[in-house]
Amino acid sequence: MSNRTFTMIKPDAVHNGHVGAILEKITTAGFVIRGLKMTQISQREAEVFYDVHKERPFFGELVSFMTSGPIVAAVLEKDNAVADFRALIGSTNPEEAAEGTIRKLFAESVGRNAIHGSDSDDNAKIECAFHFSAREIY
Ligand code: D4T
Repeated sequence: MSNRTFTMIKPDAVHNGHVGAILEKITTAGFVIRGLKMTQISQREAEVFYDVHKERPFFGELVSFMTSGPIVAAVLEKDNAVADFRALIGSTNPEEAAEGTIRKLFAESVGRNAIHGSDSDDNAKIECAFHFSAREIY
């Protein structure tokens, strides 16, 4: 069990003005922000980040959505960070997400679902390193 996870507030939630409210939910749930940046990812970066989905029918739409505007990336710390954060954000499809979860509150659809959370400790490490250099994590 690792105590770090990686998140991205996705372009829909940034565009809709939900960054402050989402960060508030995250810190209220006990996560400490160790790294934070607003950035826009390139097509190549999105393709690499979502490489696991490259054969899926929604891959093109996913890459075009993730590069459509700025995102807010963060490194978060808490005991049991990966599992607890997945619980906080809720199911991939906001219609199936539990009440009070970030996706239930802020996501528009399964494709425009407001936020990403790492799905394993290994991926959390890879994703933190993908977006942050060592000196950007405090
Ligand atoms: P991420 O990786 O963004 O945190 O999402 P999840 O871990 O909850 O879900 P995922 O990997 O299965 O999907 C990655 C990404 O693809 C979009 N998506 C997913 C989509 O546009 N249509 C779909 O049918 C699915 C399943 C949403 C998240």
